[in-house]
Amino acid sequence: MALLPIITAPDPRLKQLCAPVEAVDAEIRQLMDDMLETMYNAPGIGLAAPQVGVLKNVIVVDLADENEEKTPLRMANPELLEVSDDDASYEEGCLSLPEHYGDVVRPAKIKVRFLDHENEIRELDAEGLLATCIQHEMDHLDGILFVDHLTALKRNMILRKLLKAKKADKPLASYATV
Ligand code: K1U
Ligand code: ZN
Repeated sequence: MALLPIITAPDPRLKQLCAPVEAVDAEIRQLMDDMLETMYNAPGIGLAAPQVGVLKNVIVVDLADENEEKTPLRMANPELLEVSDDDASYEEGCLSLPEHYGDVVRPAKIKVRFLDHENEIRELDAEGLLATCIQHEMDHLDGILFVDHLTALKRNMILRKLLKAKKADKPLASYATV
């Protein structure tokens, strides 16, 4: 397995549409495992392939605490089958926007279909932080960041600060970034 550098905003690679994978083969399985290792190391609770420079529809999620047994979810081509009418608001963070947070409102419950690490089609019902995290990671696959759900004022303030830090070559994260 390998630790992959995480791309930080602003970066055009975080604004691209990702492509579906044809099948979860050995290469995609390796990508999923490297993404999980990178996510655990950061640490984070989710990661999407474009955050490590791979423009493919692949995400990983694990909400387990560090002293709990790991519960990794590896998903390729995730698609929302159902979203609830009721919403939930969470304060979101993002490994590509280190040190910035914002309240985002999303559907509280979802049903998602995806290909797992064995190329099997799975469906999962999620609510709470798991539903929020899956939607946050799926947004990345469409080039959408959590700041795109905030007001233009808040979004621009965060992106300006990140650009300034990048120009000053000032690392904001303890993990490897580009
Ligand atoms: O960059 C990412 O997409 C990962 C992001 C996922 C996320 C967090 C909160 C709400 C929605 C989606 C993170 O993991 S940020 C770090 C974080 O939330 C965390 C870090 C350590 C322990 C617990 C949480
Ligand atoms: Zn993110």
